Amino acid sequence: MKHRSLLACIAAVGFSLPAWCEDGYDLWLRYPAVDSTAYPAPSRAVREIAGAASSPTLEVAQAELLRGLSGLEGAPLPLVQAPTRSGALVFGTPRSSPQIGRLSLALDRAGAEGYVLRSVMLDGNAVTVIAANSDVGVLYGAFHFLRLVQTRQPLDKLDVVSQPRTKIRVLDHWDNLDRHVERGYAGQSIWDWHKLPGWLDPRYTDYARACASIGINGSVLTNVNANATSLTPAYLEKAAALAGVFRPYGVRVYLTARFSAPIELGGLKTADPLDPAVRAWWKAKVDEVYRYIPDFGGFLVKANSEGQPGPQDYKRTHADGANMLAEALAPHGGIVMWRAFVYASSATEDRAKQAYAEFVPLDGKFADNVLVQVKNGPIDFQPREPFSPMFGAMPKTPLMMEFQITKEYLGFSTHLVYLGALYEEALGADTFVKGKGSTVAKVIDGELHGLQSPLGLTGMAGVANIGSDRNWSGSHFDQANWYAFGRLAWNPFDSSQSIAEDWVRMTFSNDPAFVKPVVSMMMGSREAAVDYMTPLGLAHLMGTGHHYGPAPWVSDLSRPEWNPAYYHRADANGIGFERGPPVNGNGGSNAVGQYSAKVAAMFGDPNKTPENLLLWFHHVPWDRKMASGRSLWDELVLHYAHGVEEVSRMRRAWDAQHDRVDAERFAQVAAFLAIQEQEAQWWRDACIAYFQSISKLPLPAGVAAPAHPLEYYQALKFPYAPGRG
Ligand code: BDP
Repeated sequence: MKHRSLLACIAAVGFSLPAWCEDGYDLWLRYPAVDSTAYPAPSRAVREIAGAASSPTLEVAQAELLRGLSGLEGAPLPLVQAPTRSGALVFGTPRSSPQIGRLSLALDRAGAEGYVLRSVMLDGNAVTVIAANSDVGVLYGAFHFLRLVQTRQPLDKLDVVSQPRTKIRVLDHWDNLDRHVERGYAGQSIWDWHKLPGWLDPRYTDYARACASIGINGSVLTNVNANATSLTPAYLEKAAALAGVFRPYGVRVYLTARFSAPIELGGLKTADPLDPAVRAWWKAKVDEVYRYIPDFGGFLVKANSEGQPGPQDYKRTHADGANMLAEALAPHGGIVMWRAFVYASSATEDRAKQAYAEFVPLDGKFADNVLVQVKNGPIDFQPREPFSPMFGAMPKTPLMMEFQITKEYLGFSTHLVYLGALYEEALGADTFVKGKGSTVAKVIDGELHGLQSPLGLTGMAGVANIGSDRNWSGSHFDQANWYAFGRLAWNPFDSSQSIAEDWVRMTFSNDPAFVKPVVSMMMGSREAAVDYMTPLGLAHLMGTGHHYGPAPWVSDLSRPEWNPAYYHRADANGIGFERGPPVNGNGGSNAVGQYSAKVAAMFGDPNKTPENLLLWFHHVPWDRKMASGRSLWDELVLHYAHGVEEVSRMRRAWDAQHDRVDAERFAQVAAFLAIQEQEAQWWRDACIAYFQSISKLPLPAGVAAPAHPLEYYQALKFPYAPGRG
């Protein structure tokens, strides 16, 4: 793993520094030897690893403990079947380990997938146990234990109990069968379909291992813009091969189902979900899938959205479509994740209202094994959106959170934007549907509505940022977004800052002089991006199709809601989308009416709407007085300028770490931050130039004018920007 870039490393660092360089492949699972002057060597706490590797999952748990602890120790630790001494690290379930079976660990607190880490006395020896009810729980516990060592936590007196608060924790890969990744900025798809099933790239194992290390238990292999070919025998065999690699790590395979597959593959005349022949086709297809993949997870479906086929093509509802697939999957224990990301091609209704309008009336109509997968905001993975009003509005339906990990609207992989902060903001938003504290996180984990689903289905999906790039995610810091997603899917109440801190310590260094400034840079990075792209509640100002860079002037695309001008609505009087109640002819779309009364009252009133969402909910005059005392126009311009300043600050903060990080990763991060600074400036300049052409107002004192006239920015073209759909 370390040899690939030896030449590059030698060139970059000379011969005086360590013999290898870090290329990011090891993610947060690097296990470099602990400097025992600063922290006791792991062998002080662990003298042997004790337990039976009696299943494939326990085998990988044992292997990980051995690899991790031996790496951190700088020397191999002994493996034994049963503990022989004080300092044993005993892992297993009550079935795999007689010692764990004998201890009273109150394992019921760990549930089906959780674990207990405890320092206990066993036959007169002081030992540490990693215990769980299931083998995969032991694996998760092993990763947690390693994290404690990696982040230099005390290991004596351990008493940790953890179990996931959601059941389905999946990555959605928007990967096509030709290896193009829609909205992918990290190379090609990691699934090499052509060479599967014959060649099992070791990367598949490392992928599953990384997923398991943060509790991810499912992988949707294929793009939501689905290709029915993935359901043909040749491709099922390939998917089955991947499932075989993932299985020991507790990662199940899911596929996207193209709704018209009965026509395309089955030769039927229709895909009407109520047609008996269509239902029979899906049943037979699902039975076939399970012959290839006995623990297949189920289907993710994008239907009647952006040109995808769906039940509405036959005047049926989303529930009709979802339930047909659910019925075929139910006997096998499979689930349907049915996406709520819909907006009609013909509707003139505010796009922000459409998903709610279509889905909320269907509450209670979905089969037990269906989850409705909802994007965090009502529109589309923007740098900042309010929470989707669907959260809290469908008490009888398990709603799954859908976050985007890949940064389609956040600068792709060259912008350092830590999404943990965005996820935490969305999960912490208060729906008020059952009074104060009715947070989105409580909707997601089922708590708010008392786990209405009889199957206890709850879940979180993240649109993956993973590709064939050596560093997996296209940039070193984008790995943190994969990491944070997994940790928050496990516990939606976790703090994004402490997750960032763990990640920094594991991925780079435990040196406090590194950890503190780098975590603080990460924590500020999302707000910086909001500021230089879409401050004060603006949204969707990105370039057409590829979404690279600013294009707020675009207003001539065939569908209204594809145009940035649809979202910002800037005119001579002011700017913003009026979504309050339609009073005094203000043309409000009343999207606020989809929220609970308390939230609607807040978002419906421009004086109560938080300023960071003001223009999302209201069209306000350029001279509106803001909390700072400045006019809206001045405030807007200053936010743009501030975004750039923040990126410059990030650059300086990183440059100061030069001696605390390996040369290879240092150099790439530094280069990417330089790109980000240039692009932040471009965003600022282009947006200020454009909005000024409408407001006709002077820039606030001391603010530099855009470097070029508006026409310059409008003329820029990027025909080969990556990741297009
Ligand atoms: C949009 C993306 C598009 C996806 C779509 C979706 O631009 O590529 O297909 O979301 O979520 O943000 O289905």
